[in-house]
Amino acid sequence: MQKRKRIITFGTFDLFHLGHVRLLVRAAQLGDHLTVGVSSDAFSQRKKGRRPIYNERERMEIVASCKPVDECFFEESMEKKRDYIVNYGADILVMGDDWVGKFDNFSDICQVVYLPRTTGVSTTELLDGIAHARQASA
Ligand code: C2G
Repeated sequence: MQKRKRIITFGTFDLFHLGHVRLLVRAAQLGDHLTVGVSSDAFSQRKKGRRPIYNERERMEIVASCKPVDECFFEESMEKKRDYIVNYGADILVMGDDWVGKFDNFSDICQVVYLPRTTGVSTTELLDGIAHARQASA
């Protein structure tokens, strides 16, 4: 019998949008089991220099409810990434191509795949759009 292929991916998934959905759907299609590391609030703050709009419990609940996702955990730091990959038994690490090259150092323990980002949508653009809409209606 062929071994089940386990996929792992990581992200903040704040103001969950189509870019996130499409990343998760395509990641899941590469194997049989998808694990998602959702950035903790403290890690997000360090990574992006601001607190996410949705807190970590809300972001985790949203990601965990997605059909392609089998299990989730909180990602607490970049430094723990190697341990996460090993502990969750991942065969493939998947990230969007904004991270291209950044995780090649894990190719000694798993396959590393960068998928093209969905164009025209991002949490930052959503935040800008909301700010503009509020200004326009003020
Ligand atoms: N993504 C995408 N298309 C978009 C926006 C995001 O494919 N339009 C992908 C990103 O490339 C990433 C995933 O969706 O693979 C999650 O994106 P973010 O929430 O922005 O995650 P990020 O803060 O980049 O966290 O350890 C690495 C990090 O935790 C990644």
